[in-house]
Amino acid sequence: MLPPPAWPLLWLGLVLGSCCADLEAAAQVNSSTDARNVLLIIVDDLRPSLGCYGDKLVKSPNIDQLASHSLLFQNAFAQQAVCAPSRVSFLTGRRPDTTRLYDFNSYWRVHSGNFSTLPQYFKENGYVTLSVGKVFHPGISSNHSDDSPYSWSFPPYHPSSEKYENTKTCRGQDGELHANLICPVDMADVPEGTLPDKQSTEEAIRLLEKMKTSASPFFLAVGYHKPHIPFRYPKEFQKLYPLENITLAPDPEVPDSLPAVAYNPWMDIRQREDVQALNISVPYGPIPVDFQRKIRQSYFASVSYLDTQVGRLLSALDDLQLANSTIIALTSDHGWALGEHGEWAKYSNFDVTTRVPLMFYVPGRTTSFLEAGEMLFPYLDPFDSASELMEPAFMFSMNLL
Ligand SMILES: [Ca+2]
Repeated sequence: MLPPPAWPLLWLGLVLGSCCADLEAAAQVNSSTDARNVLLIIVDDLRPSLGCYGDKLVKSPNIDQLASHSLLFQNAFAQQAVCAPSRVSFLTGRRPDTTRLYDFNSYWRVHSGNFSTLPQYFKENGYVTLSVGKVFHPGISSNHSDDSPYSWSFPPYHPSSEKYENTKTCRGQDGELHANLICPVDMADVPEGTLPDKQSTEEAIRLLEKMKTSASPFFLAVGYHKPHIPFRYPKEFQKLYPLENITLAPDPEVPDSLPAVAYNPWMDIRQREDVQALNISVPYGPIPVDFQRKIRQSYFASVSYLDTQVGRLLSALDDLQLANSTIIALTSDHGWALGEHGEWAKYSNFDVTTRVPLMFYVPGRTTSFLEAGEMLFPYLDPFDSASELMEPAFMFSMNLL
């Protein structure tokens, strides 16, 4: 059967569940250690501005490398371009119409139905399930507990430096600290000397090391925060994107006939000190052209920073000799408009905010098994000009079911 034209993220559970269903059957015949592990990487607000999706500007060599060994979906869409409803939707395999969550303000088990989650399914089938960073949206929409204990075998991990994300940690030209939208930082200058995604990678690697010798298979979900606003990232990543190379969105104007209901006035970026200082009119703006370039530059720099975290995580998987026994899925909860239609936000229903990257690496299926000592995911440095776009090996060419 031909695939449908668009692959909603609800497919995530179907693919992961079905891959592992055969494996569970195999595990019953053999031993539980034959069941494959699952590493689910969820990135916050990442649209497919990646080399593997044909973006010529963005440097994402590690995600491209993963894509080159994966089944890569070109038309995957979130159910809604808002964190909590999208995550609850794909983690329960149900549409927002069923979970009754379109915002951040209710917990599905209380408000709509006691629906199982994807990690819960693995947990109830003999897996150790682990959560690092932002997997469920925090707060009431996951019962202030990331849906523990239903979904997770151990209390979820959250990086300690996350609490500084919205505080005044961005060094301005005046030498003072501000709560800016655009926030390249000197790692030596930030509180605790680290950033949340770096801490999440370190914790995820620590868990992989621990699980390597476990008798049970694992389901490890790692939720990265960037490129969600504020664009707070190590400043060297800005150098990957000289401003003179940054173009504006191809369609930067608010369409004349756009119904008001289809437009979101990007209030969450207007609250940042650097954006406030621009005195932009509400609701349509526009943002000054030079600042538009700076937003796009810092979104792309945040993506490259995120890519290095994915690279370190996958490289550790190789080092621990887990790449032959671990399925990897990478996706995002929704995209973000980088000036298209005059928008600088998620929240709308334009493709730039609903389309997401989605890829599945299944050892022995999307690639052959590795020989001893062979590396599938050696870390690739985005600053190294030799890191080139790798063509995905499998595009709609495999039936994983
Ligand atoms: Ca999000």
